[in-house]
Amino acid sequence: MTREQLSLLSLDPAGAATYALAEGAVLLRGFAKSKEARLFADVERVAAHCPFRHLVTPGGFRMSVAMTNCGELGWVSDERGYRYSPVDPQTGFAWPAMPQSFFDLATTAARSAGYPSFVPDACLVNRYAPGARLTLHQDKNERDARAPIVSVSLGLSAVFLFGGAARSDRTARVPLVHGDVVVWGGPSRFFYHGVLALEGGVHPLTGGYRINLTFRKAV
Ligand code: MD3
Ligand code: FE
Repeated sequence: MTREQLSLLSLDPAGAATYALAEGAVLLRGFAKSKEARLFADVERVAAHCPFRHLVTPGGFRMSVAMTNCGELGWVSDERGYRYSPVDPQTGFAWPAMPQSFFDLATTAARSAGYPSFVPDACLVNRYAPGARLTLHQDKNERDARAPIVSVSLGLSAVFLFGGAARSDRTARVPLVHGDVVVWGGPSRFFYHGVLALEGGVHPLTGGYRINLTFRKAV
């Protein structure tokens, strides 16, 4: 990745680097690494209650990324549209509570990026198998535009694509690797973004997958 895309904000004595990816977007490289075992065990616990599934877009396309949720609200999509729901439409039950490990990581990351009062009420869990991708989109189903989104990457690396406020803005490519946490606030909160098709591989923690957690304040 080029120097123009990543500008170093700070480097702590342990070597943890913080970069500005865009206006208001802070990459905390490796921030989640020391918590990986607990986080992944909790992903599996969430998925045991509400299994990963391929949602259908309002346009009728099956998403290549498999998803589940935890927290008070979960993001869902079907032919009727996108929305946050307090129940899993597949099971009719409430989503599992947000694991403490998730909540602690998201709030600690948000605090270090300048959002001390971030309290997520929804966590979307995305699972990428080789070939899975996310086309360029904006996240705008959340009510509070001041709250950031915190994203956590585990397992296989992916190339993240981010543009600007308009779909036609030029996009930059940034590899997101195991343990990376990004806090998307300020203007970047509504920037177009996506993920290129995942390459194959094997990760010691997640096997053939990339897992991404996105923490949101939905209401
Ligand atoms: C920038 N997820 O779930 S994480 C999503 O890797 C989503 O699974 C991707 O985009 C993934 O909506 C990207 C990084 C991310 C998440 C939310 C954002 C970047 C964002 C919201 C606004 C701007
Ligand atoms: Fe998104």
